[in-house]
Amino acid sequence: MEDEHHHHHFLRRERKNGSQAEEDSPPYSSSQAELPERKSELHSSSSSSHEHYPSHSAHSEITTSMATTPMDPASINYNVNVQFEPATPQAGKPTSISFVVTEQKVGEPIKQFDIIHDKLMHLIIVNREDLSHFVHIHPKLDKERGIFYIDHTFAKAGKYKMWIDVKPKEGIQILTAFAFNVEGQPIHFPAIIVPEQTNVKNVVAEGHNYQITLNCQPEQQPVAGRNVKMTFEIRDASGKPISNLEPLMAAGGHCVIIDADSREFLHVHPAEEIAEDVASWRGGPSISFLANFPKPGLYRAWGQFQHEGRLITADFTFEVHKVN
Ligand SMILES: [Cu+2]
Repeated sequence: MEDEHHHHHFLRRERKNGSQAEEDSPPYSSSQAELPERKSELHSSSSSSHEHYPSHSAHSEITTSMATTPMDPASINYNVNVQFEPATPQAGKPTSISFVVTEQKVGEPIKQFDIIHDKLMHLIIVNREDLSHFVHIHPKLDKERGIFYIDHTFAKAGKYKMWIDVKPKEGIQILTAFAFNVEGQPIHFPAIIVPEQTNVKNVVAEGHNYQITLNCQPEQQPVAGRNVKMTFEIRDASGKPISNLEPLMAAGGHCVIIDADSREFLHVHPAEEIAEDVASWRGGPSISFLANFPKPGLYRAWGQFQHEGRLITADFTFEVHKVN
């Protein structure tokens, strides 16, 4: 019943929808545009080019225009339609979020997608005022209808932003952003984002304590526009290095980086891919990621790892400096 209801909503929306999503931040920088999607040596991709701020609409829409290069004549404007149920998410109550991807502004929902990082769709959500409340979840695809859906309960009311990472089969990868509000109680009062005073912190994952260190090379303080190797080191509560990390999303770990304005979004791959037999891979204590920050400023990175079935999420806030 629920799926049927969603289906009709989407069809109706597609017919009457003529509005263009806003494009309120610059397109890919030249250095990023030169990188072929997902296949680059740097294993990083970044986009925050397209955003849409809904008011009280139950139906919201984002248009993602991918970077075009001379090598890519078949540039497609994908459309990602996001729907909340209830229309405005309420703190403390489950919200059903669904997504439909179409080509251009019209057309049938795309039903076939390629797997990226072991999943068909990645959904990252943060509070867009202070980068708190990080959520990294994976909506499920209803293959019959071409609708991705997931339920999520927002603990607090506030201003949020989500990034959707998905790749239509034989198409190009879409990374698109969408801002929205959560209402109700309690209200989240944003904190001021400040750089970390230390590069070591304690993280509790499902009742277990870990010590996580983040080191950046070649400089501990990254410089915009330069390749940066970010290495997380995972130790147990007593400081003993952990060497039996388990694969997470078919990799040794996962890292997302967002800037303080929640405009720049970097989904970075581990520096070393797991070559074979992902399931039996065990690694650590160090997992490295390669990043290239598009501009100076404050950023927060969330490293995610798996140990004995527990998901460890460690975030670090740091300054990216200008080139001297
Ligand atoms: Cu994911």
